[in-house]
Amino acid sequence: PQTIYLKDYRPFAYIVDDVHLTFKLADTATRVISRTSFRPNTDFPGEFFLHGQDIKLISAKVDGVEVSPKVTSEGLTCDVPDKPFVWEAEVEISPSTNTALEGLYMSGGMYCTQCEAEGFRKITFYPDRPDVMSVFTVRVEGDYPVLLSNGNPVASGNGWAEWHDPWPKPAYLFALVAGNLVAHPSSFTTMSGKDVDLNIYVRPGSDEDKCAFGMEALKRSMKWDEDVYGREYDLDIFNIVAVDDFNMGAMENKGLNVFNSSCVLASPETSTDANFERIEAIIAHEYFHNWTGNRITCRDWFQLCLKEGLTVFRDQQYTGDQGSHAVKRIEDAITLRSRQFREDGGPLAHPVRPESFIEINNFYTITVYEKGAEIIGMLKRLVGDTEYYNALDLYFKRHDGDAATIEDWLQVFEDSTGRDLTQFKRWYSQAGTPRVTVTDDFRDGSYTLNFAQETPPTPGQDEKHAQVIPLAVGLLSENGDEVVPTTVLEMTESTQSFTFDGLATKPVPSILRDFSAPVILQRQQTSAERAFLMAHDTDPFNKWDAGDALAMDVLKQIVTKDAAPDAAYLDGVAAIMRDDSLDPAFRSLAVSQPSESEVAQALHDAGTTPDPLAIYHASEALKLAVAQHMQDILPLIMAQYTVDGPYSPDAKSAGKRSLARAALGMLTRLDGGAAAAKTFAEADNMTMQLAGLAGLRMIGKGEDQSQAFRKQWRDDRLVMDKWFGLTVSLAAPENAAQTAIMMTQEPDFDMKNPNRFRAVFGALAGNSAGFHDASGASYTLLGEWLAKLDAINPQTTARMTAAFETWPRYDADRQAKMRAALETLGATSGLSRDTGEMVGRMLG
Ligand code: B3K
Ligand code: ZN
Repeated sequence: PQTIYLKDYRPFAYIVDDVHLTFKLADTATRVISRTSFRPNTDFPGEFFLHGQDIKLISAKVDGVEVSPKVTSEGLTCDVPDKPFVWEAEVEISPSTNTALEGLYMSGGMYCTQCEAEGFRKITFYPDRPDVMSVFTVRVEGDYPVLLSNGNPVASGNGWAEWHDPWPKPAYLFALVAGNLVAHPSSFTTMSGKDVDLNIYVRPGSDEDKCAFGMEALKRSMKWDEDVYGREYDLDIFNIVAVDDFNMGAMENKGLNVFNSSCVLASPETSTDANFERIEAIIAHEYFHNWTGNRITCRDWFQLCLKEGLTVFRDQQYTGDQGSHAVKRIEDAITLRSRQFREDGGPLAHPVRPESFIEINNFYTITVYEKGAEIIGMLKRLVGDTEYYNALDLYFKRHDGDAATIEDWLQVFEDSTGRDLTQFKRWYSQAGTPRVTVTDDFRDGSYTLNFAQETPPTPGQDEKHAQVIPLAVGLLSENGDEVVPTTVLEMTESTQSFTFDGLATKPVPSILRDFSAPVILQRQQTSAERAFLMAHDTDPFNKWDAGDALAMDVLKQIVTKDAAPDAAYLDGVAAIMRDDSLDPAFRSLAVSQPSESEVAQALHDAGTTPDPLAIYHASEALKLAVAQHMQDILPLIMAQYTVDGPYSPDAKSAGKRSLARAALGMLTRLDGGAAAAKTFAEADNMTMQLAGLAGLRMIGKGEDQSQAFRKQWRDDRLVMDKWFGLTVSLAAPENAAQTAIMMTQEPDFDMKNPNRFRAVFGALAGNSAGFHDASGASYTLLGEWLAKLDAINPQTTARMTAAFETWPRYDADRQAKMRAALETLGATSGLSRDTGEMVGRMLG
């Protein structure tokens, strides 16, 4: 397979003025008729090449005259005149056999599309690249009550509908949906007074009652983008469709967002608090793409972070505004540190803007998305809020309608703030997580912080250069008063010192407040110092982080020295648990522990080979010790934070439930499951029902409840995904593989449905001790199922291979077994380009 390089970018040799598409829908033989106006791009003359894959060309014409293009497996070339001309083609495709879920496919009886990144070429011959933008007019013919495409509806009749999208767009934003669907309608009046029709489309039946929350979230997002970024919606209609079979969360097609059902449908009985929060964030994210992604798109796929990093940053801001910024920042940091740092430290590490790829779908990663968002956050911190929003105004003004680059983005900031961002740009090109080491010094009232930064080598990048690191720092006095409020130190050198004068006594530093940069902070700190910050830091992120670091120390001590849990930690968490003045959501995060995978990473970073089973036992031991240490208050907290009255998913109620659930988890380790069984039996919402069930499963009980749950929810596929997932993720380590096998034998296991496949095998990979069971059974099992899935759905398969990316962390035996599973997968005949690339990168 061919590797594509950023340095080879060249504009397309033709410009597309408009495109007309007609779809005659039929399950195995849909006809797509296209009429496209091209004119030569005189600045960049070249071959007339149209992408096309797995499509049958029926006929083609240039200016009305039949032609015979040269067709290959990637597309076609054709002789065309050296002046504007009209290209016409009729092709045939088979949506019902399209199990890759890319292009036009069928899900639960409806037609839908997924074109990003390069799926449009499976629909018709076209320059399927994001820098070719055009105005689309679409006619859909099919015997369905609902026929949708992008833009505004033009006309419709029995069995047909026409749509026109006035905004030029790249093909990856094209969408079509057809089916027997029902709308949950509403409307929104924009800031300039235009009325927009809003719809969430679902299949008739129980889903109809699960649209209300998503609709309100959409309206909140539309309003927020007006209030905070001054961005107004630009069509008469905005449609969302829920689809059961979907490779990812959702897709921002212009005016017609397509969602994985799990990311839009919600009800108190069937969705957890975490589901509600995620649904709201994804609806916001896709909506925000209308400006950051659609109105301004990417020149080429290497610039993916231009739209994704910025849009994630915007959805994070939005979620913070809906609830608590501190809590959201902690949640985002947990995600970044547990998953992005892991990617950045392993064989799949790549820059936020990669420089080459074989299959672009493999680069929709946590690095591009979440580290991409961190870069925006650092930029905002460095230039300040006012300058940030000024720069964004200029970005929208200057680049509206463009297919832009990271250079364009940074230029906007340079022009509007006068800053030189040459060094800052390294965040986009350099992979790996910088380590920042700190020492300090106090003399004659002057306090100095000495920093050193170093980024370890990553694949293809042996040498690293110093990056610009915003370090938000505050200083506390011994009694916990803040003597120097948060100040952003701008580190640009490999080693750099900053001095604070006029201090009476040596202060306690609080460094990297609000997680001001995606780096690993390394410093010598006693448990007493950590406990002090846990108790006194005025920065909520660092207050949480001090506890997290302390818990990590304790876990490492238990694993490596079989030490007893440190009293400073136990007293510290108990104090937070008891402190009613703190936000319950914050408290529940503060009493949680680093994940087993994070502990493994930390041990590996410190030069110790992690033993997953020992980490599992240490983690269980610490949870038990914490529970015992505060056993007197657990029932009280559960009672105090039980939310009465009808369920509401708002951040405040969810925060209370989250603290009650944390207390329940602890209590379950002490009472043999009595409280969990009671919670399960009495719950009137999924959050608490699942918390009860999870508690029981965690201590190896709850078989009856599990069966009752299954029976109660057997007709609800989204709840059943939770059941599949929970069963595997809470299986005892030695039973994990066997449990996953049993799940695949359940009658409602369907490997073609990505949600169901992920529920089982994502959970297996996430059951750290179970996945890394010394027998290697889970490695083999996952490898075998991925080989089977690859023939059906390469994209989902390739994504899930990342479960193996941690192989270099482990002992020789596990390494050999993980590599063997990858090698067997890699040797599968007919392996997709997607999976082949991932396996190749992991094996090095
Ligand atoms: N842009 C899509 C992701 C497309 C993934 C293609 N493999 C959803 C999003 O980021 O909003
Ligand atoms: Zn996105």
